[in-house]
Amino acid sequence: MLRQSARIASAGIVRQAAFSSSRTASRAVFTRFIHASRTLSMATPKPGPKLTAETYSDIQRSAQFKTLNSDDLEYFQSILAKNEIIHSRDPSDLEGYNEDWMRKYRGQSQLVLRPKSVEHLALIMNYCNEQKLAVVPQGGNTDLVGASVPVFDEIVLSLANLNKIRSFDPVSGILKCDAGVILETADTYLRENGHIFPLDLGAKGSCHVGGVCATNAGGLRLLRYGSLHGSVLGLEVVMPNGEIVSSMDALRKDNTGYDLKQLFIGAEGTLGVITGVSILTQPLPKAQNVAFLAVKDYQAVQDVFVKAKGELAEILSAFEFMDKRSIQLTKRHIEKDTAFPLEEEYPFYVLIETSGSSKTHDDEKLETFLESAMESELVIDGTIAQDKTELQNLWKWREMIPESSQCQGGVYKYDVSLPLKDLYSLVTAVNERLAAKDLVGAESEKPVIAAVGYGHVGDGNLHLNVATRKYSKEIEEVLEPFVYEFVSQKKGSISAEHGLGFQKKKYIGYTRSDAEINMMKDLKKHYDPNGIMNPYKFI
Ligand code: FAD
Ligand code: 2HG
Ligand code: ZN
Repeated sequence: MLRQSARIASAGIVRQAAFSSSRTASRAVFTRFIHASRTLSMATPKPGPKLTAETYSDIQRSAQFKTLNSDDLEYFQSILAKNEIIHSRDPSDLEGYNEDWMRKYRGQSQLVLRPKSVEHLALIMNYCNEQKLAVVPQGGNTDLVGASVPVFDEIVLSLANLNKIRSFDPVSGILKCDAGVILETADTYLRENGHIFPLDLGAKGSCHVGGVCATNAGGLRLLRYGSLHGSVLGLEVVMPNGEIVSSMDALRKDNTGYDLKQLFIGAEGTLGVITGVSILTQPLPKAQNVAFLAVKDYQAVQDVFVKAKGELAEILSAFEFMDKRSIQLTKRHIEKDTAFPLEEEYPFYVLIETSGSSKTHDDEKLETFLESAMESELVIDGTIAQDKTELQNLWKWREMIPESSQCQGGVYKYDVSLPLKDLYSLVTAVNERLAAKDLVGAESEKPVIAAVGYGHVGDGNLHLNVATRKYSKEIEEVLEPFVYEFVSQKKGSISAEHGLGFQKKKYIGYTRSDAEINMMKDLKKHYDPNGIMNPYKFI
């Protein structure tokens, strides 16, 4: 690797990364840091988010749902142990369940149920259905569209206590586990067994395997390993009436009838509760490289992508891009702990990861690719990680953007699919719009700090984050439905990976036709006739 670095350095363009070795957090530490920082901010008396019901006062609690009473509590106490029930009228006791990760939404639930068995969970669902008690299934509560927290007094059904690995077959690579297993725990287990989970994302230290299936999370390596619609082989689901429907013994190939599990992947807990997941995992790559490169404009991002697909081909495992403002925000947040790997700032950056089975082969391929990219001045600066720590640090400059844009007071997040040629045009349009309304700037009286763009170029997925000093209706009204209209005109999707949740429920028509929406409504009515599953969201 040093040899490679030396050669590239001689070209005067790619330098060895200059990292501060004292704070070299592993990914595990890094994801824990996300939550530690949240706990810290809660310890200092920072005001919590406003109640969702106050911010969005046009949404009314549905009268069809019963209000929890002492008989209901008695029933739950009759089937669950004390430590599986949290009941409190003091909002601070249930903060972690009522408030979302962005601190944008806050529900008013007074009851959290954390069953330790699928059978008990089925009894809970059957009871809630009969009593018309609304329920919000909750995994790691890292969702970014307000789907994982109640809006009013819905019961939170946490999967956290269903957290066992059920089995792993190293020959087929099939993992079977409870839905509440934390993604990082599943991945660590798999790594010990020569495999990896086919999905990776910045929230892996908290999000659940069931939660990522319920959101159909895309993550950082979809480009290589595909979507969960492909890798999930089977699910165990508790339906709203308490029936347990399982396809956990599913085979890789099975063409008998409808592929029912697909209904629950990405359904955001609106059709049933996922309690078990069977998933095809991937062999642990023996060699991994990460390059962090600077380019002059968005056209060059696309050109480097085409070149990388062609020349790195089967070893390319991630291709991410970030604009200058994303990195500037992230610098404010993490530069004191992690040195930025380049000396100067550039308009755009790309992070390229390769994963393969032969280090020599992969190094050679990447080296050839970078040399020609630099000779043609497609890439104007950059660095390659020399070891695992540097590799994790380079990833940090990408993975910490979501938190960096959130931690200044508030953030409006959009995760859209757009044709690649138009991907960045949304960021430009939004910045122009915010500037025209005089809402954006460095001065503290301006409500918006910056609108930044980054994301999964390989998947045609842009993340537009509008970092604000506080949440405000004025900003939201400037952004919505403007963003959705823009995306719809370009024939994109208003949600590439985070889903609809509470945020985008009323905007689904910008992407889906009436016929599609009606079919979804029919399905919802059929499987959840009382509408108790995660109401006020999705559809
Ligand atoms: P939760 O947030 O608890 O729930 C999400 C939704 O799924 C809710 O509607 C909930 O009701 C439902 N749900 C949860 N568990 C179940 C279950 N067992 N059965 C039925 N329904 C259930 N998303 C991406 O796609 N790609 C990324 O790269 C990505 N990166 C992220 C980085 C950060 C720092 C953060 C905070 C979030 C990121 N996300 C990303 C968003 C988020 O979708 C994922 O973190 C994850 O998919 C949510 O899993 P969770 O267990 O936290 O689910
Ligand atoms: C990512 O790709 C996640 O980092 C989060 O999907 C994006 O916070 C966001 O907008
Ligand atoms: Zn993403």
